[in-house]
Amino acid sequence: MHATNLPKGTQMLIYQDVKSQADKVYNVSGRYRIDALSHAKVDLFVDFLDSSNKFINAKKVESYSNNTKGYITLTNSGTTPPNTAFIRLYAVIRSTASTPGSGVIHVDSMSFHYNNELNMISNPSFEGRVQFNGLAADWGSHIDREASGSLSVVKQTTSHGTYAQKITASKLPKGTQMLIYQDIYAEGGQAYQINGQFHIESLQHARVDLHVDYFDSSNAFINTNTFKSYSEATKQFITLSAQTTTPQNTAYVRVYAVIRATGNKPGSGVVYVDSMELKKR
Ligand SMILES: [Ca+2]
Repeated sequence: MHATNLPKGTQMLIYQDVKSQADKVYNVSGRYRIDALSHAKVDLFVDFLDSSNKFINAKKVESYSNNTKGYITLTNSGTTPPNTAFIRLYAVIRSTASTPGSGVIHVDSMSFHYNNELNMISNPSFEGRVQFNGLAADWGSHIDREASGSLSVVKQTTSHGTYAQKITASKLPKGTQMLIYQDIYAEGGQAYQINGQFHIESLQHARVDLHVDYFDSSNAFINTNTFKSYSEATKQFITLSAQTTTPQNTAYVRVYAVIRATGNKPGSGVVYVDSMELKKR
């Protein structure tokens, strides 16, 4: 969506109407890549409609006012009002000043579902579609240049649902790593709980990290991080957890599952990841 001239108080949007029940706790999320935003902000927005398509009320789910480097997940939860029959889910570019606003956003993976607990990660259980490189939708990946490995979404080894993400690091020279990650909008000064399910089939001269980094609104890395490590193969899925409180200037967090070389000999490992969670504490 490319908005070039949004006079004061105007907006450009896309939307979809989704059948919904009344009085239900819901989670809504979307993935946004935001470029060239000027005098404008981006909203993830929900309207509630009754069975005669009459407007009940509106809820701004989440806003973001900065350019991003890649996609970030915006998410929040609420309860549908009485008489709700449909929700209208929007991605909006909205002018914020008397100077006309503009911006370019890419929107992906808009979702609305019922869930009593808000997990802020999109496609957390790796059940969605698979990207060309074997990585589950809504996730990014990185492998250091000297290293080699592969990604696939597999059915045989899962802790929740039908699929899990398999990460195979076949050669990790000293100091290198292979990882998957997702960027998620987060508040500054907020306590979060991070959990992930990991089944480590094999591991040599390497360790597995559940890792969190913090970034500010200009996409700069804030020099602090939190992680939990595991250095042995496991017989089944185990839970790795970390608690963190975000620095005050946090705009988003990056949650990683990492295989990292730890010795002088090249490292390797095969790890299945499932049910990643980021929650407020
Ligand atoms: Ca799963």
